[in-house]
Amino acid sequence: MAVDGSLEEMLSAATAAVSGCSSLDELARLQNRHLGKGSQVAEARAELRSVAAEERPAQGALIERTRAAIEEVFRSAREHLEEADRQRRLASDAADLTEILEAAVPSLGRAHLVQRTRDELEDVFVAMGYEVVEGPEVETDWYNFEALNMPPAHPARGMWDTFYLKLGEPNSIMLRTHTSPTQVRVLQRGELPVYAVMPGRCYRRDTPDARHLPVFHQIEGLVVDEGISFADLAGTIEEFTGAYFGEGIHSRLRPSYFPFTEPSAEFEVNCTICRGAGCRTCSHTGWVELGGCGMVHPAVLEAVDVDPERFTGFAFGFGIDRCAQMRHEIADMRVLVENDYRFMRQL
Ligand code: FA5
Repeated sequence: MAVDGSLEEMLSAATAAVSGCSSLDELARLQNRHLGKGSQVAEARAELRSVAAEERPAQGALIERTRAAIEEVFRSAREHLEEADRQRRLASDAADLTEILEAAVPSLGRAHLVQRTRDELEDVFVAMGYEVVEGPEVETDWYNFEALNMPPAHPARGMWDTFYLKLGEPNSIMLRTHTSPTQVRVLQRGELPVYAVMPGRCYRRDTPDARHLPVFHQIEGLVVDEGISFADLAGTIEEFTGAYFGEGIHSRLRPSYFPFTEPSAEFEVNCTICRGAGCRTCSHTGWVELGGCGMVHPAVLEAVDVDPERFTGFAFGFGIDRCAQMRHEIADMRVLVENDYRFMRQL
């Protein structure tokens, strides 16, 4: 029992010594002291010779178990210290590669919000079965005005302050003021029925403000088929509003005037900035005009040899920048073209 007791003490002495040890060198010294030549374990082994022969195997096994337990204490301590040492070296060797990584992987650009809005608007109408058609940005007077039921000197031409180009007859070639001339080009193909949207850039001598830019974007819509009524137009606008703005934003149509549609309407949605309460963006009305629309005027159909007795249709033209502004709650449209990185990075 006395030997048992002293073996137990050897194990607890070794465990206590190891627990306070913080370096591998010190641990090696301690291991030598507790297990090497001259250690108490070695002495206990040597004393086995003087133990009575019948007790020797049991006593020997006890000493071996104690030695193995002390060895395990040192093995486990070594493992911990080696791991801690490895972590320390890793931490001190680590190179800060942040800058190199940033330089090696340039931040990728992405489509501008207006382009993405145009894509989304196209998607909404393509899902309804429309085709997408593009027209030129430089137009003749005939396409931009005359074929749209605005003969020369028609007062409605004043609705759009126009940039003219110094080409041909004075005031005969211009930057298109709206996407409506593309309606005429689509009808000129002579393929009916037509279900088309026509997105693109437009130009007006408008002073930039919260809702206007001199260069902006519209998406024109044109449906010409047999038996198309105003109810189809209203239903399409309603469908579009729900699909693009989601719940909580409603639309309304108000009587308006465009020479190329009769009857005509203005299409407005709830102002998303103030949710109808009134703010600078919506001129304190709670509503923002997104576009114009109406039933295609018979004179427009006649100008492109479509029989207005057989075919009827509706058309609309929405501001794409306005849609982006309302959908993303952008109080002032000018930020879309200022290229301020603080704004652009949020998109
Ligand atoms: C037109 O341009 C008509 N062509 C729309 C139309 C098409 C009516 C087909 C009937 C049938 P308006 O000038 O109201 O209409 O412009 C339509 C929309 O374009 C506006 O509601 C607005 O959303 C957008 N828009 C007009 N001017 C600007 C501008 N300077 N900056 C940004 N968006 C503008």
